[in-house]
Amino acid sequence: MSFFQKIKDGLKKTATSLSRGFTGIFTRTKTWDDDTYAQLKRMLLEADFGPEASQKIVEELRKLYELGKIATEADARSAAADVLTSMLQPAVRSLKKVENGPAVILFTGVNGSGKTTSIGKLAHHLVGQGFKVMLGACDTFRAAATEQLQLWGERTGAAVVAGRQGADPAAVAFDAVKSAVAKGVDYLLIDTAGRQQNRKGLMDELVKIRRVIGKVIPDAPHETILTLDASQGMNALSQAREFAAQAGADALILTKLDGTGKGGAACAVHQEFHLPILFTGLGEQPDDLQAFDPQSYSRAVFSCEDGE
Ligand SMILES: Nc1nc2c(ncn2[C@@H]2O[C@H](COP(=O)(O)OP(=O)(O)OP(=O)(O)O)[C@@H](O)[C@H]2O)c(=O)[nH]1
Ligand SMILES: [Mg+2]
Repeated sequence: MSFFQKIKDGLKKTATSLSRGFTGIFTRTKTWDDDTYAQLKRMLLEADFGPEASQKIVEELRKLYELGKIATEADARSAAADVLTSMLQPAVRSLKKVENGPAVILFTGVNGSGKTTSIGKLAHHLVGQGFKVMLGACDTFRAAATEQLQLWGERTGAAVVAGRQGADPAAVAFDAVKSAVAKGVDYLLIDTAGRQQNRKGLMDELVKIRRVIGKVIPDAPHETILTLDASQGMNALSQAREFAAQAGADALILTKLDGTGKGGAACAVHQEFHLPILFTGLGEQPDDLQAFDPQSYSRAVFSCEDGE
């Protein structure tokens, strides 16, 4: 399946409701007026584009309509996709690579947001590119968390460093970084807990993990990636704020874009955190992770043909 087809499939639910909205406007409305623009905005807000992006898209559609440049539904969808693409262009960046030593990538995020699964998929992606990958199982809070990561290790061929349930996560991180250095690993992906007995305990734990990693490699972690569940739409933002503020974040992975009607979240997320989106999660299988591409994303969400 092509790159574009895959994201298009994933975003089908969002794309269908937006497409239906545009069709409705073009069949019911002879001349666009304030009411039409309000309808457009409502439709975008419902897909969780967030207020800023929704406003920008509506303004641009209005401008083009008044210039006579929007005659058909396809014109409108394509214009909306163009605005979105340019808004999301600054959100593009690739994963950091470190010369001579492991790139240490720390994953944080609300429980269930997709940290462990994203690590598994990213390991698959990196192993496929010929990199040597190791996983650090620092979610020692739940026994099942380590098992889940070990399964991904088996699936992808990445080595896993783990501790016993209830072990100090920072101690596991320390061992993992030491081992990654000793074994000449290219990428060390570190999983963390999304939940603890209490919130403060969790944030303190993340800070401690960072500090301990930095003791082994001074400029590590090289990336702290916050995972966000796109199917939670705007809710994901408020939930993730504390993680970004307390544990720090350099970049985002937007998970569960498949099967959600809230596929506009990429935009809201980028506006909120001002962080690059490295990858999008489009399912639970090893191959279901894509580098974020604003044009494919925008054209898929507005049901346009592949823009290439
Ligand atoms: N459809 C879909 N499901 C996903 C995606 N990413 C993760 N999931 C599923 O979401 C659920 C939670 O994912 P995890 O990776 O376990 O989330 P987590 O952040 O590690 O959760 P905790 O360890 O509890 O903090 C699992 O059932 C995953 O299979 C995705 O991109 N698409
Ligand atoms: Mg997990």
